[in-house]
Amino acid sequence: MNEAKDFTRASKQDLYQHHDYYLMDELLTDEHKLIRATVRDFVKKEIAPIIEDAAQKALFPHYLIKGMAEVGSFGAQLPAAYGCGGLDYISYGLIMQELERCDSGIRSTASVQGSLVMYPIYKFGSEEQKHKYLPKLAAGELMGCFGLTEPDHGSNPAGMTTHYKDAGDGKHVILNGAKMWISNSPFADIAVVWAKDEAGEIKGLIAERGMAGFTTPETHNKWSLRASATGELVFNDVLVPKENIFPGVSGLKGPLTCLNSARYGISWGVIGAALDCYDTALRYSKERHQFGKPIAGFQLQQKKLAEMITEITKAQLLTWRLGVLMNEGRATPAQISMAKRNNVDMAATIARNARQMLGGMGITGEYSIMRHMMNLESVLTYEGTHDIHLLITGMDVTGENAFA
Ligand code: TGC
Ligand code: FAD
Repeated sequence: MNEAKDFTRASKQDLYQHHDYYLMDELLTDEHKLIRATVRDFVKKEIAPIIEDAAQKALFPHYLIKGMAEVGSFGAQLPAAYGCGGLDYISYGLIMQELERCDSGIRSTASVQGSLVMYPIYKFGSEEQKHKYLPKLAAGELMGCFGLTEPDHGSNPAGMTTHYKDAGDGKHVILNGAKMWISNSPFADIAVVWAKDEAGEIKGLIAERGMAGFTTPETHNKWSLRASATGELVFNDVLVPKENIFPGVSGLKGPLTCLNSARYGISWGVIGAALDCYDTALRYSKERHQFGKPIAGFQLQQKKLAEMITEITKAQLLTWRLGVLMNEGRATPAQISMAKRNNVDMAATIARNARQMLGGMGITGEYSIMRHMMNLESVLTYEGTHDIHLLITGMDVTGENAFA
């Protein structure tokens, strides 16, 4: 019998509640599903009950770090040899999806730790650096941040002015400059910092909290990613041991290679936020009656819901395929840009429409939608803005560089 025609009404309901419209679960292994279920359970039990309060108070819930580490949120895609997850890129994506189903700020903390701190140490670091930092970062015993953006250099990091010079003692360099908009900076134990050497080459190095002249002032008054701590990195004649410089990379491709991994994770993460908004709007529309019937019965609301699940399904397919290419080492940076841009825009549009479907209730903290909507404004901007990713696709298909 054709299985696709064999849906009872009950199994269809289950399927729709899971919002797996194209039976994407059949493309996942049992291990993928177990990882997703583990993170989903943890998020439901530990994060969902407190996230609204944390966001309203603009506090990052530090006590979650240990549990997040235990369910594999940090460095899932990196080799087990260094205490990391040893999982594939689809597992990593599913973890990001389940975290961001709850809150983009929580996913941000995990993205930064796994893709922007652990990944560069793994990819470009010395064996000593890998053994010293990776196991502790995976366990959440150390937390890190990633400093690329500067006050005058956001989309154009090549222009950075943060720099270091030889201290003359044979052991240290002296680091000066400032980074801005840095996720996790206010509490991070270490910072992966991108700075120019005396020849003007971009290099990566690890600065540690406590080094004299290194401070991390927090950025306040954000209307977005309120449950994630954001701040600056300020370096005032900081003596950094030479052994903290990454030996394995020079140039802008260093930080941009890390961004590939993080942007990939975001393309999965935002599907989680979109699913949560869709699920909330769908349930609400069935329960909320106006003009004598559920608002789900009105064509205008059905149009919104039908478009949401269509866009989510397209994003799921795009992202799953990208995951396969990542696993095979064949994904190009431009393919990753396309997925980041498309999926974040998809989630932001769904959040705005879902918000409208809840009427006045949509602006309250009783529901997660407005929080997702505000969070996604940051996600549209960080890791390369919506415009920058369009220009990367434009350059890829035309061969013409609009940045030059
Ligand atoms: P361009 O001349 O094109 O390239 C310089 C060198 O880099 C190589 N490259 C890449 N390598 C790996 N992956 C990529 N995605 C790469 N893109 C370029 C390139 O081949 C070249 O290598 P080589 O060997 O020839 O030197 O560089 P450009 O200066 O013209 O800039 C290009 C542009 C605009 C695309 C790039 O600067 C860019 O992506 N800008 C956006 C900046 C950005 O995304 N910042 C993110 C900061 S981190 C962050 O937001 C974290 S938020 C985390 C959270 O909370 O979740
Ligand atoms: P700008 O680069 O000044 O851009 C302003 C506008 O101009 C944008 O709309 C942009 O698309 C447009 N624009 C720029 N150049 C072009 C062009 N060539 N053509 C057309 N339009 C253009 N950075 C880190 O290094 N580490 C972090 O952990 C981190 N976390 C962040 C957390 C949050 C909450 C936020 C908001 C940002 C974070 N960032 C981080 C910084 C983020 O990556 C930058 O904000 C982003 O890259 C854009 O830089 P900008 O804000 O300076 O905007």
